[in-house]
Amino acid sequence: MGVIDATMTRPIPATGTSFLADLDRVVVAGLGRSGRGAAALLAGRGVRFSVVDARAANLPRDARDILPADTEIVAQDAAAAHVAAAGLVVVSPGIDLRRQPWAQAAACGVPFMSELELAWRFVTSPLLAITGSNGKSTVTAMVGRLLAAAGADARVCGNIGTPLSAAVAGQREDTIFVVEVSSFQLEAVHGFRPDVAMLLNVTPDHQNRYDHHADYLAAKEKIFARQGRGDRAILDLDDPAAAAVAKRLSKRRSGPALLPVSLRRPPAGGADGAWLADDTLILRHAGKTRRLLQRDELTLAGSHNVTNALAAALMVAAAGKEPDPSALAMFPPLPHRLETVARHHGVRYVNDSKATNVESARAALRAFACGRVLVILGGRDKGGDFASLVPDLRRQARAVYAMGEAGPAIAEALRPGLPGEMPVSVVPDLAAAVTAATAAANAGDVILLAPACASFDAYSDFTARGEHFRRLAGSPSPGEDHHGA
Ligand code: UMA
Ligand code: ADP
Repeated sequence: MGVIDATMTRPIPATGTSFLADLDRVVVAGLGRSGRGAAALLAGRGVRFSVVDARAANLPRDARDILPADTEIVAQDAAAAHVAAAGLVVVSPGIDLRRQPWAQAAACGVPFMSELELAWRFVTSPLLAITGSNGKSTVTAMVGRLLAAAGADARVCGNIGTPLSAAVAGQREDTIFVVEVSSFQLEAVHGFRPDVAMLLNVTPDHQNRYDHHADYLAAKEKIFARQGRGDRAILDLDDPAAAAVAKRLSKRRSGPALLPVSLRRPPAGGADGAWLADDTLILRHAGKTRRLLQRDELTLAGSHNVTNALAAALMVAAAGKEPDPSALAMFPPLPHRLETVARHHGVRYVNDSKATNVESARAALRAFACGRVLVILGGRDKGGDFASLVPDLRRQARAVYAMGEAGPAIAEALRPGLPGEMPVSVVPDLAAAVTAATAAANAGDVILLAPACASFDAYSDFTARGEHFRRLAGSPSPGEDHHGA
C-alpha cells in the first residue's frame, strides 16, 4: 500500500487542468509512448517540464523531437535531487514507484500523477474504462467495435496501445473514449472518474511489481474510487475477487450503479446486467431484456470469451448505444489471443502468447476438447502457481512442453500431480517445443502456446514470441486463418 498512499501525500485538486498553470518544476517520468503523450499535453498548455528517463543518454530521436527545444533531460540514476524538488511528477506506467528516486521523493511529499490521470483531465466526453487481470484488451477492442457499429466516434486507447493522452487530441462532442486501464496506470490516480468502469477479474499477476497481492488488487479497485451517483460499475460476479469488490461497492453510499455479468445466474431482483441462460447471451438494460445470440454463434472460443462478450455488450448499452449481435458474433480473436495460426494434417496450431499468467493459460486449456491439447508452457516466471494447473491439464491435455527459463521449475511443479502417461518434457526453447509437439500430435489435436509466463527470457515481448510461433507452425503470413479459434 506504501506506493499508493505515498502518491497522495500532497493533495492536488481532484479535477481540472488549471492547477497546472501554478506548478513549478513539472517532471515527466519516462519518455515512452505515455511520456510522449503527456509531454505533448503539457507543452500544448504552455507548461514547462523536464524529463527523467533511465535511457536519457539513448532516447530515440523521435522521442527527443517531440520535446520543446530547451527541455532538460535528466538520467534517472542521477535524478534524486531533481525529482525531490519537483512540484509534480507525471509518471509513465512502466515506472515502479517503489524504486529510487521515486520512493524517496514520494516520501518527501512530492505529488505523483499517472499519465492516465493527466490525460483524463483533458477529456470532455464520456469515458469507459476497462480493467482486470485478463481480458482487458479483448473487451476494450470489442466495445470499440460495437460502438463503431452503432455509429459512435469510439476511441480505443490506453494500455492496449495508444495512450489516452494521445487519443484526446481532436476529441468531438460525440466521442466516446474506450480505455484499457492497467493496474500500473491506476497507481497514481486521484480524480480519475470513468462514466462506466469495468473490473473483469483479479488473479495473481505482476508479482514483480507488487510486494503483496493486496497492493495489486487495491490498484485495480481504484478504477471505482471516484465513481458516484450516475456512474456505472460493471463486474464479473463469477470471479471471486471482482465479486468481493462488487460487495464492497454495493455498501458505498452514493456509489455507482452495479451492473453484474455472470455465466451462472441473472442479476438478483430483475436488476440490469448481462448473463448466460441455456447457452443464450442475455442483456437487460434500463429494464429492457433482450436475447443477443447463442454462445456458439461467437467466433471467439472459450467460456471466458462469453464473459467478455457479455461484459462488452453491457458496457455499450450502459454508454447509451445498442450492441449489434452480429458485430459481436463476428468479432475475431485479437492477434496472440487464442488465435488459430495453422492447420496441418488435422492438427491445429493455436497462438495464445498473450497468456502470460496462470489464469489465462487455464482459460485457454478449457477452451478445447478434453484430452486433445499439447500445451507449451514456460518463459520468464512471474511467480505463477503452476501446480494449480494440474487438474486442468489432467482433464484437457495430452502432453506438456515446458520451455525456457521457467521450464525446469514448471516440470517440477507439475510432475507430481500428473499421471505417468502424460509426459512433461523440458525443452530449451519454443522451436524445440513446436518440433516435439508436432512429432507427437495426431489429427484432431491442438498444439497450444499458452505459456503462463512472460516472454522476456527470449523475446522483446509476447508479440515477438507469438510471431515466432506462427512462423514455426508454418503459417504463411500474419493475420491469415485467425477466424477459427
Ligand atoms: N523508464 C524509466 N524508468 C523506469 C522504467 C521505464 O525511465 O523505471 C522509461 C524507459 O526508458 C522508456 C519509458 O520509460 O523510455 C517507457 O515507459 P513505459 O514503460 O511506461 O512504456 P510506454 O511506452 O509508455 O507504454 C505504456 C505501457 N507500458 C507499461 O505499462 C509497461 C503500455 O502497456 C501501453 O500500451 C502504453 O503505455 C500506452 O498506454 C504495455 C504493457 O506491457 C503493452 N502493459 C502491461 C500489461 O499489459 O501487462 C501493464
Ligand atoms: P489483457 O489485456 O487483460 O491481458 P487479453 O484480452 O489480451 O487481456 O487476453 C490476455 C489473455 O487472457 C489471453 O491469453 C486470453 O486468451 C485470456 N483471456 C481473455 N479474456 C479472459 C478472461 N475473461 N478470463 C481469463 N482469461 C482471459
